[in-house]
Amino acid sequence: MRLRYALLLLPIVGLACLSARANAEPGRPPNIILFLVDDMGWTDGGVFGSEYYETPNIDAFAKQAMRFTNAYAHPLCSPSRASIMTGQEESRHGILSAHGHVEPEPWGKQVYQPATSQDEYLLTKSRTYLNPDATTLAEAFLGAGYRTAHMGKWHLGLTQEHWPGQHGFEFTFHSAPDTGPPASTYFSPHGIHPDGKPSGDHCVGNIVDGPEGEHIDDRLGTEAIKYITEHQDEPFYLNLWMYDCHGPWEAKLDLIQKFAKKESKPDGHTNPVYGAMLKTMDDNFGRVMTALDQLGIADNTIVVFFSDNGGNVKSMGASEQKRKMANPKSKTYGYTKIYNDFAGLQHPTKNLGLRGGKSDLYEGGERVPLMVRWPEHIPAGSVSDAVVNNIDLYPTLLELTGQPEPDNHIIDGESFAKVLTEGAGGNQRTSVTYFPYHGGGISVRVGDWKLIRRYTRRPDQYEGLVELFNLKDDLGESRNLAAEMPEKVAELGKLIDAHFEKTGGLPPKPNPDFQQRTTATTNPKSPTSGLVAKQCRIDPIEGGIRVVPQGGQPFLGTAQVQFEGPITLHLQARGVDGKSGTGRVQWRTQEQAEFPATGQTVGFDISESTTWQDITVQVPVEGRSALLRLHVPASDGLDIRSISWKSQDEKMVQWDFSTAQ
Ligand SMILES: [Ca+2]
Repeated sequence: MRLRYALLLLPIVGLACLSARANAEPGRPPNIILFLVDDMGWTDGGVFGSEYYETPNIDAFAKQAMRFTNAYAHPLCSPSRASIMTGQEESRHGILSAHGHVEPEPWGKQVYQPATSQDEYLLTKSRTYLNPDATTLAEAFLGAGYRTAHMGKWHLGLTQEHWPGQHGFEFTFHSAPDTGPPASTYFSPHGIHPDGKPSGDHCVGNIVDGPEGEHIDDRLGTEAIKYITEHQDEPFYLNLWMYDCHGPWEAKLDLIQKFAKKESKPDGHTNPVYGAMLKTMDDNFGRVMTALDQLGIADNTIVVFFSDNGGNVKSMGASEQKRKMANPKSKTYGYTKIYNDFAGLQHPTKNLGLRGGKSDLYEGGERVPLMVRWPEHIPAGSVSDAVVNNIDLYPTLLELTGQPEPDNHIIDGESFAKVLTEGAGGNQRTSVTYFPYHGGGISVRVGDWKLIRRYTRRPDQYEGLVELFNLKDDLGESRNLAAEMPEKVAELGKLIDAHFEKTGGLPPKPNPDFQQRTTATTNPKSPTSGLVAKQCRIDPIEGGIRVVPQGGQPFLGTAQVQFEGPITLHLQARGVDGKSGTGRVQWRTQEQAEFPATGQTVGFDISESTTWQDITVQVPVEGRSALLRLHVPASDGLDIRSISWKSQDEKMVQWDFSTAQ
């Protein structure tokens, strides 16, 4: 249950306004700026503990604000942003993955996504845009007489009917698709089209190019200052959602060079490109705060500084850099070359002290920086260890500004206004994060305890399907206590079950068609170990590998499958770009000195589709196999998620690339 403090707070609002300048007449509610950084990890800044990154404006702000050390977001962009805008749990709004740029489908009840026989659980399908009927935070403030604006990354719907202008924002400055900066570059020109259907090749929005080389976050700072100057005499709510620090990993060269000269400790932050990205974000945060001071409205403006998910500790590994630099004429070559020159093969950042990062249910993925400033109401320079979640911002901002909660809109978040204004601490709220894909699951934190329930087995990454951690003793989540403390597992597990019931979410369920893997020889350190690529190369892609032809008869060969025939091949694959095609399996037995010139092949078809297909091939080997070749379509190659060779007596040799980076 949420308590309302609106009546209690109104007199305080009045007092504050008397001390502000003439623009803020008594009783006028405070302005709101919701400054959201993309992918900022919990130690990404001086005040958050970095000895390398430079964030002087954020550090100065911390001295005037309340800083939270237990603030949670979803590990990916779109779900987090949807939770902020609606105050609802992910399992209620249904945006469970970073799908805010995916082709929208008609709204309906939550469903399961397509599964294969290798999937142990059926997983809830993620929605791709905000519920059109939700009352967003912007609509709540618009209804209360506020002027409203959204600037920067939205990532909550690809097409125009799902843009911020349709969700209560009177003024917008953005483009789509928007996983990252406009048209995937931080620097002007972006070439955004004013209309048409948004796609990767045709970005649509109202971002008009500035001078060549203008950094988009500098532009956001300029647009924000313009907006608050124009609206200084009326209450405004501004979403200032920065593009940094998300890929593409490009930044101002002079800043990169500056950081490259800086000393760093190997066990601390060391990435000059990321340092430069953070610095540009910090510069613009500082510009906007200075503008508030100069306009004399800082005292009457609530500023929230927040990140949408944990720091990225996975991107820009060797294979990704190789792929991005494969073609010197490609758009990715230039910035990757600079990244490699200055940052080498390191990942973007480190969430020092925490396990994992963006896209993980470990703390590194979901624990993020949060600060709130409201002079004379929130103790300056204070630190709170209260557990707060991104869904709490919605009711908190309404309560602080004395606005009622909207009718016909369910709010799952709990207001932490009292923590802010009265310094109340020790908030023991139950914080839940639901992200079922890519080896995720659902996590629940209560007090010092955290349970993660998984739906996919990833023995190279975590043990079993349940993990229990005591965050007080083990912030780095290194000791899974699930086996020793079954009662605690059951206690927190009940909260997860109750969570789905409360929110009306669709919980994952066991897949009736699941086929148990009997043996697995996949080497987790090198997922392609044991495979030989001939006349082709193997590139990693999300959730699999791409076999790229480089000659007449491309195939993946192996000597690791030595079974008495016949043998069954189970392949999870799809054509590159969804194209149809044919492949074939060829074999040589232990009695044969070489592959026969003809015969001993069996073909299979790949349907035209962009989704993974379950393909089964009966391979009529007579005798014991010595070498097997999996031929891929010679013109286009093949995307592969897993390869399983099975004998009649259920022996299996398998390669699973679904977790490969
Ligand atoms: Ca993000």
